[in-house]
Amino acid sequence: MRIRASAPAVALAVLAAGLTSCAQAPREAGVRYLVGFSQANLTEPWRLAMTEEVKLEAALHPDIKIIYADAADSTNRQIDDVQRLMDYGIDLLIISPTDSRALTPIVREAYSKVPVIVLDRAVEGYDYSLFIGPDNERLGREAGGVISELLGNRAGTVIEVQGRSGSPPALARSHGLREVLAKHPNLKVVDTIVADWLRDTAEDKVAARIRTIPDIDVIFAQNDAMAFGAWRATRVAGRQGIKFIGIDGLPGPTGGIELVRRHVLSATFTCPTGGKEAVIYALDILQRKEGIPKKIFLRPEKVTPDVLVQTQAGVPHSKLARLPPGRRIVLGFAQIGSESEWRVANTKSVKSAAAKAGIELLFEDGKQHQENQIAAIRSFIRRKVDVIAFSPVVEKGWEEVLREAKEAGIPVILSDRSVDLSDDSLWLTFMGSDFVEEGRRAGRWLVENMKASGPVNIVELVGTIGSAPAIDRTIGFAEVIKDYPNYKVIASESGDFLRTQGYDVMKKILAGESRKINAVFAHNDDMAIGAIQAIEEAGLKPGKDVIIVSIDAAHGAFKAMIDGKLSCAVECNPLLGPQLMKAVKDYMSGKDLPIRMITAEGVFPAATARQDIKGREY
Ligand code: GYE
Repeated sequence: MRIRASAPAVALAVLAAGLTSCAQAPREAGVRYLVGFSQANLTEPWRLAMTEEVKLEAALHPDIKIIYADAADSTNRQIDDVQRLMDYGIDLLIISPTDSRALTPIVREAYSKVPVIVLDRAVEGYDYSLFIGPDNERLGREAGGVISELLGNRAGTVIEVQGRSGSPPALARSHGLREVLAKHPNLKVVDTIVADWLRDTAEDKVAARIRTIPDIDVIFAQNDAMAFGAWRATRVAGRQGIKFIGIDGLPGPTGGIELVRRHVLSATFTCPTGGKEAVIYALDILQRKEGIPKKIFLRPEKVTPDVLVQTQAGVPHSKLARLPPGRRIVLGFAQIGSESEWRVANTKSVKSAAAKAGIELLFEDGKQHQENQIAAIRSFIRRKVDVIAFSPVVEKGWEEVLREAKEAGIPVILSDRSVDLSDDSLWLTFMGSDFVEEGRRAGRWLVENMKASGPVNIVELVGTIGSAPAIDRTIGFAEVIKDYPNYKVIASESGDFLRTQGYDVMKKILAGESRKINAVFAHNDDMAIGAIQAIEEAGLKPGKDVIIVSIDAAHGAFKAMIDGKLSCAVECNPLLGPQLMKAVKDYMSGKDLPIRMITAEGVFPAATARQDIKGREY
């Protein structure tokens, strides 16, 4: 393990005393929590900033001590670092992996003993307490948006300079960029250069490559360091007129902010490192606070010369809200309705968490109609609540009312479901599930447990048309079964998340479908339970003749699994109340909120339903 000079002296001293023997050294007085921070490297400016953030935040909490380990970008060294930190007896591990796949086993092992916070690059699977990172696909999309703004409708050639080959951020940023450029046929990525996040590598490779590319309009580099290197290469080659875009937006003399100020870069995007949040959440986890999400994605902010003119410190920041002293927070919540067991549990969670948090809750039930939710939001605006939260029944049709909330200076939190809006300044943060992953989990369970070689005809009972869970669960499920040609969705129809409609739709399909139905994928338990009734009325045995997988994993699903009628329930956690109240209080206390917070969820097969149901809250 290499200890860098930048680590605080106290940590160095602790290491010298402890790590050589790998024995658990005695804790100094006042140190309640010992946290290990395994950093991929301290060569990248962004990682230096991350480590500095960790140090500064930790300094604000005297009962926590951080031990730093720098893997110098070596995967093997990082594996050793984690092992030694564990041997030292840390209470929690923070790790920013060099290589996601290679570090997954050691992170899984550490997680079996202590909480683990993964920073920036996720490991495979979900064997960790919390992931904190940037939304890399979004950063790529934002860069694509700036390129299309810069070049307009004229033909444009783009070079992309990528970070470490195959790393999740490099892949995701590239995917986001291409997703946007695909909508602009006049813009073409004519070359891709891999420069491993490093400025000098970018300078050398771009210098070599531009000799063979006569017309270049934009060079997009996946971080500012590589963008600066590319810019230097073109300056030396005497190339004019090329625009440069980067990511990271760090302050300081060589940071992206300064490069934009000097018009070296046309734009960059802040890419919050998560260092500060990692320490804050580490304390929350160690103090067993409620409402800890599984993943949080931090909000990027675009930095261009005109944006710089508008901000004071040169670094754009979100408005800090303050609650007038002595007054309770007032939260307006516009719920969808009570269409399912999940929704009932969600409402109960929101109400009980508000009461526990001492937040005054104004609660309106939309009865499954968007116009009712819009009316409720307008009533909250009139009543001048501090924060509005709602679960959008469908993704579209919210722009007008959310603009009214923004003009009234009232932040809006999306709870459970998201909206389809180009202007994401109209909402503060989203908290809920990863519905695409839920669809994947349903598909994976089906193929891994049916192990069928012959045709598997599937009926898909879709949720509310146009709602985020219905759209994304279909996407995730299809993504998995596309690799198994014998698994085929032969009928797909909406049951609107309702048990009665799940029954009606299934009954109609059973009556009209001549092919054998082998499986049902239901977007929620309520429709699955309705379908079970229709399947039994058709003289078939649900769970045997027809394998059924549903999403939610509410109480009714466990009962159906124990009765042998439902085969698997993929969890979708409705208990968002504590997370929502924590976010509201954090925001009102002046903290920045992540742009997305994803809840922790599991998969429950019928085989273990009898014991899994014990102690469940919904
Ligand atoms: O799956 C369903 C509810 O938005 C995730 O809505 C929620 C879905 C849930 O009606 O039961």
